[in-house]
Amino acid sequence: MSITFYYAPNTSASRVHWVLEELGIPYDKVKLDLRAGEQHKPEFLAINPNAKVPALVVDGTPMFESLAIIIYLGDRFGVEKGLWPRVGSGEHAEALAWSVWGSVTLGGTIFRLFYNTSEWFPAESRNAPQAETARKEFEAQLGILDQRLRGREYLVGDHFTLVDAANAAAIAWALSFIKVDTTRLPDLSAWLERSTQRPANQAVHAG
Ligand SMILES: N[C@@H](CCC(=O)N[C@@H](CS)C(=O)NCC(=O)O)C(=O)O
Repeated sequence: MSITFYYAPNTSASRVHWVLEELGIPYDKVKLDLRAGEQHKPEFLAINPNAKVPALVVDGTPMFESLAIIIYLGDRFGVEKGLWPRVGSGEHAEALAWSVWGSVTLGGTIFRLFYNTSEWFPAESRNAPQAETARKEFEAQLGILDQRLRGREYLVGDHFTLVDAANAAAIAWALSFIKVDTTRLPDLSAWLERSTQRPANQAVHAG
């Protein structure tokens, strides 16, 4: 089996990087310099025509979209490692619901925040009222997660799964550029700490 992972640090690729480290499967890494425009090179566009990281090539088959990659890795390698529920189980249904929610609903809000606040985008395309609306939605969605985590340690089942990695990576990234008082969200804060302190995530951020 051969797996090649295309990434840039502190991007949507970080959640996939964390998942690969949790699974402990062998893979090769290819780092792209986004500011230098390496994502637009023809050889990368052949893998991801969207010119974005992450991308994964498994035995010659290219994949893109971080959530698609995480679900694929979970189904194929995560079940036997206790990191992803078995297809067809109730927990698998919950894993899909919370992972897709984290990418589409919460992730959509996070990207709106990013587009409207980050210097990566031109000032004239940034909109302060939209940023404020997205910030309020982000706080409300963090509240939904805090509620979900009441009386439980992880989002699905009774132990850490890749669902936690997918969501915690996105939230930790968002909190690096949007300040939110998470002390009002004690169950979310404890879960975020518990999840992001895992050695696999620490290894991703170590270099
Ligand atoms: N929905 C995509 C988002 C991918 C994405 O937006 N990647 C950004 C980094 S966070 C990127 O590669 N941007 C490069 C560019 O737009 O030029 C996913 O989850 O994989």
